[in-house]
Amino acid sequence: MHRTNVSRKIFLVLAITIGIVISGCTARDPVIVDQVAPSTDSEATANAGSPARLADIQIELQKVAEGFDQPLYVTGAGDGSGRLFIVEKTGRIWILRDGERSSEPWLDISDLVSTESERGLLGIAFAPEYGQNGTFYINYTDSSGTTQLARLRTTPTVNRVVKDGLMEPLLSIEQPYSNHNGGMLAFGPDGYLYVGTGDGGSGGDPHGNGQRTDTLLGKLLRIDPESEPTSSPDKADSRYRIPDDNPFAQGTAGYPEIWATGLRNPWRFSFDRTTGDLWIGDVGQNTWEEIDFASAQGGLEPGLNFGWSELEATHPYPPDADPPNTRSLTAPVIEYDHSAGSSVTGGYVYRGSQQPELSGIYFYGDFGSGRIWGAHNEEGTLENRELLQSGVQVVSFGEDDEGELYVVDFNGALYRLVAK
Ligand SMILES: [Ca+2]
Repeated sequence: MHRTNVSRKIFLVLAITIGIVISGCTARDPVIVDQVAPSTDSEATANAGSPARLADIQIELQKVAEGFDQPLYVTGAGDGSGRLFIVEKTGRIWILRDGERSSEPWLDISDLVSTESERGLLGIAFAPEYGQNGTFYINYTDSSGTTQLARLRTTPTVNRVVKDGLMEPLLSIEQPYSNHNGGMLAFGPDGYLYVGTGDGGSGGDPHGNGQRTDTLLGKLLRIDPESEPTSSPDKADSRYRIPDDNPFAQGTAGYPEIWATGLRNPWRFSFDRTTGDLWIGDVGQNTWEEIDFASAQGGLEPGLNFGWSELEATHPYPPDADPPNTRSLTAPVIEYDHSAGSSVTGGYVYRGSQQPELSGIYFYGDFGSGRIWGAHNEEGTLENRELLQSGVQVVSFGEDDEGELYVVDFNGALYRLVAK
């Protein structure tokens, strides 16, 4: 879901070949590359009993549903209804309730969406008050390949959303190439909507978008779409508010929507629902995949620069470049090279109740290799360990309302991630 179709097909062939070759060998495990460890969550761990070390953890995937068309995301609505919403790249969203899939799509915008390469309906976020106000947000590429962020309002319990006349465009971002469109949407602990954008695509960030502040590409954006819009002469048509502490809130040194810079394709990111910590899976170029992290202790820090395209994970980019001045760059907390995978998929910290031994573990995976790893703060040190060779195309993880975790297989199935 992160590269062109052509390269994906090539990769799949390679993966099959390599899978055979390395089955008896040890691929290089991801490594911890920074001393910044996630905040210890003593309350949650206390509630869950003594957390097991990762060496004691075994997980498996249990199939929940199948037959979806290029599914790439799953989430609950946060309304306590117990429903799961499965997003298909082609523009449809289905409801799964008690394992039963809705007979019709809950939302169908397939007539609006371009789907070639990495384009499509890529993300959805339900407003924190969705159960009361029925507001949700979607991120898709339109028929021109332009990224569109839109708001929809419906009744919270509706079984089928009629989009016509209800879609409110919030933000458009022109895409110079068909890949690296980001697409993830999530509300943070501050109640603001975070929007992942890729660097615009091609390869190697040819326009330097990751480090530029005069483009919304290669960023994590942050807006407040649930409050009264920012009113200023040049924002007369704005349909959202700019948080006051966005790094360029005044709009003079960069776009006011920018919250973090230096990202290549932050395909999936999440907030720890207990601590508020931010975890980002930023897809690498040719060699290194990375997990970025921002602690919520003391508040999430605006203006972090995650390095791309001066760095690919912790390594100078291009590889023959001199090391950049890294003092102002935020290094990933985990990186792995392409002996272990090809395209990282950021996941979630498990905060559910049904798998207490998994509590506090951050799960992430790789789209190409199907591996799933766990990372965990063990007495101030980040532990990291491969937990499963899943055999599926791990395109996304997702949480239901109760914090139970799911894995989306781009081949069409939905799995629940459980302790074995
Ligand atoms: Ca980086």
